[in-house]
Amino acid sequence: MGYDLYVITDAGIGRGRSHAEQAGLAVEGGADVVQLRDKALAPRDLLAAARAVRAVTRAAGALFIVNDHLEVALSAGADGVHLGQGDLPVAAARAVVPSDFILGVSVGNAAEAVLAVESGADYVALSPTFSTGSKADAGPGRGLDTLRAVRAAVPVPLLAIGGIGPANVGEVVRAGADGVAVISAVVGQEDAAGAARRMKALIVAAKGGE
Ligand code: TZP
Ligand code: MG
Repeated sequence: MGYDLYVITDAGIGRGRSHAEQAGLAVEGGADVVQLRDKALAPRDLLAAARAVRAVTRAAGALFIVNDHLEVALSAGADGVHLGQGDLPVAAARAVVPSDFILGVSVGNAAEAVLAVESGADYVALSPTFSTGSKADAGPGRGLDTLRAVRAAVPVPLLAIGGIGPANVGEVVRAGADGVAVISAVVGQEDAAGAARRMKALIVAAKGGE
């Protein structure tokens, strides 16, 4: 299971579609991973959304990751959880999850990536790779040189997240990312399935047409 195209759902950017509808369009377009991300929902409502996204992703054979909430991820039967630098420490999560449960971690530089992997991260995401309007507190883009440094520092799958779309996905992959995580480039588009399909094709092409 690869991480080529990792699509994040968003209630605000997702054109009025539910998380499950966004997930459905993403996997229709070939997304390999769907992350449910909603900072506003109460845990029980997030769990209901997670169960719906789990059904859609399972039917498509896509991975399902829940942002922030380990308890929701476990309860919904998700494949993993995505943790930021201020969330549950990776080692604490690793200590209580099944061995095949995926822990993804946002990192801002190579040192954070090394620490995340030593603590049990299965993949890391350089956040934000470019500046983005989709996350208010994302801060400035870290850039491709930092992406290359993280690539050199850790052996686990590396995602780039933030400000990525059709125009720059190729250079991101050529700089060493195994995949890209996007919100607006897919779920923000009217034809979200078509947008996912085009992004996936660009990623595969940048990898040399695997
Ligand atoms: N984490 C770091 S940047 C970001 C998140 C959730 C937002 C990515 O959104 P977009 O629209 O793909 O820039
Ligand atoms: Mg978080």
